[in-house]
Amino acid sequence: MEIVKNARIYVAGHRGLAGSAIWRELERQGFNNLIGRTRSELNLLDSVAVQKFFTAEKPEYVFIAAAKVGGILANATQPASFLFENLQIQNNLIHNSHISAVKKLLFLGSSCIFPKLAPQPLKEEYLLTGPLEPTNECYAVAKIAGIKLCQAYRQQYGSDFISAMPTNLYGANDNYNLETSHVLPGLIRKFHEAKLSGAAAVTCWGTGKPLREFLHADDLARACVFLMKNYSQSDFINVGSGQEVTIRQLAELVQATIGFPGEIVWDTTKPDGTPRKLLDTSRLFALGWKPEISLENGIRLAYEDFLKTPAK
Ligand code: GFB
Repeated sequence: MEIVKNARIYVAGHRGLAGSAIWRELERQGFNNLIGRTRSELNLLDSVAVQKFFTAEKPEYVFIAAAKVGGILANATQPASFLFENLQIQNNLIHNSHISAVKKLLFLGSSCIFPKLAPQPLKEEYLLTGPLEPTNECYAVAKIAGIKLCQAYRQQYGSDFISAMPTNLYGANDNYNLETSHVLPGLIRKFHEAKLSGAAAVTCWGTGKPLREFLHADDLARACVFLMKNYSQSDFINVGSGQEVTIRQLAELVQATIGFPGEIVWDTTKPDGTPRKLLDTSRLFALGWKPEISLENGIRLAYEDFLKTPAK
């Protein structure tokens, strides 16, 4: 599908990790009619405000990168907020995209939608074949509802709504708050601050044994724009990198990048979460897309971004 350069493209969540990368990628490709609203300009929890926005702006293409997101601790301690806010945000955006006859919509989910103990790598068809990981069950249930909503609008109304499931993301505009962040930005901040203060050790959470796959947000953005142009099916599609490491290996990579000379200690009172989460990305690779940023290079880029980010 060819998308004209002056198409009205709305990126929901354009200031966040995924949304800002999608925005930059669209600009890089020459799209010149992008629409974005900050949280203070448009409250996505407010269905009347979202309806008015769609009526006024009439977007033709919609990327849903807006969501309440967080790392393992935020997910485990705020389940109601993760379930309620994500359902509300995606319901408002998907339903109003239908009402205002958006040409195409891409909904972003998460690899935590898969059963905790599903076979690895995770194929798309493993959805709803077993119990979810408890630390992020509410977030996962909301994301599964979003996939189903896109499929249901396609089935009932013929809407061209697709869904993509990214693996663990990192990159520019990440959240570096130690309580609510994902592991990679959390470790960047911890090792950086420990280096500056001359601390003897950095404390990481859990056992360090879980395996995680990491994808740079700029790679995700390329995949999202690629899918918007080239994919129009009901089945959601995984977006992974194949770059899988243990959390211990990740900590050592971040430590080496930042140059922290001290030790790493493990706080096993903190949860490990799911033991392994590696996506099978063969469906997307078969369409002709490949990631470009290695984990080592990506961590270096992310650290550069962190150094430019004002402390919060
Ligand atoms: O990235 P993360 O918070 O979430 O944690 P999940 C991944 C692993 O890193 C866990 C460990 O085993 C953590 O215990 N870890 C070690 C740390 N040190 C730290 C630290 O300083 N901060 C953090 N945050 N973790 C999330 C889900 O799961 O994955 C979300 O909660 C979402 O729903 C996201 O799906 C992609 O990878 O376990």
